[in-house]
Amino acid sequence: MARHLKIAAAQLGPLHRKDTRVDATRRLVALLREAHGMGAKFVVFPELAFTTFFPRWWMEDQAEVDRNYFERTLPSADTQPLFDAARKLGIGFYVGYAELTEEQGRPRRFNTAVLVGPDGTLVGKYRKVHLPGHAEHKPKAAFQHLEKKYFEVGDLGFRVWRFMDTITGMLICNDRRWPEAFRVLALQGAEIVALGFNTPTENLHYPEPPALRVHHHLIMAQAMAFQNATWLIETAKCGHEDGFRMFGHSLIVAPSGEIAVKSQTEEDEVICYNCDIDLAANLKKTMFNFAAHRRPEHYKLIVERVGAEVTPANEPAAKR
Ligand code: ING
Repeated sequence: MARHLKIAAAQLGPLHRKDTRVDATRRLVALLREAHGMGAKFVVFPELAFTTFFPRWWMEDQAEVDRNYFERTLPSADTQPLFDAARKLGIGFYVGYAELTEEQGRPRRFNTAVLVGPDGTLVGKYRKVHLPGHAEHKPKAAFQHLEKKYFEVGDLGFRVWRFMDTITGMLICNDRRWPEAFRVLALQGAEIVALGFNTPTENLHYPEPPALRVHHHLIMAQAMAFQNATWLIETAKCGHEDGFRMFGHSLIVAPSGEIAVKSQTEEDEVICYNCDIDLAANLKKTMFNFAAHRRPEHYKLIVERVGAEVTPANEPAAKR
């Protein structure tokens, strides 16, 4: 009997600035209960699931930002009910939050996600590596995207954990636009990748048809799951937060690259699928047998070069 794990994406509708962590936690617990009712054993919540997507705002009072949007401990009194409910129901979960901690004698701030086992123990932590947007104020822009201002680049790398009889890895939002991130997880044997996201419907830099942004989201998810032969659960926080729209389209993608189930709304919504974890075994032995087919000796530029540089083979200075 192939290994199965019933997994749910617990999508969260808008959290406004006026919403508190207690409001958010109450809704997350309701989603957890609904997922439990569907038989889910592993629930993936969104990125920054306890507050509004605050990087859309330019704020200069760091103490106020820390108080309103960062977690000094997880769980805290406000978020404890989520951890209690999950342990009582025997459900493992992924949840994203803004982490404030003291390391090397100074405050550190990360866009973080944790993996919590069905017994309530902290299994793993991931700090977002690919921070999109900008660090300086763009007063003329319709909204800000200040992840480079509020967070440091994650320093824990891309890791996987033995989790509920599977090998599970974590990513966050913009990571899904960088194939290297998934490949590093797959090279460590990832069978499941959990990813929470908050993706604005509007493009900050130039007019872009909103449908195109969703198209990108859908093709990336299917390609990454297939090319790395992993199950991929992507969970949105979405809807209009203080008027600023983010799209939903939470989804569970099979290692075949097929979307198994997708959300229909931009509100609190649970989708669930009974994932055959061994479905990928054949793919990993044949088409995506990394050991048999990959040729890292030709991939050096991927690690050595950051930005693109034009270096044609038919020009004297060309560097291979
Ligand atoms: N959000 C967006 C994302 O990567 C973005 C930011 C959207 C960057 C579209 C570039 C293009 O989905 C987060 N939180 O990363």
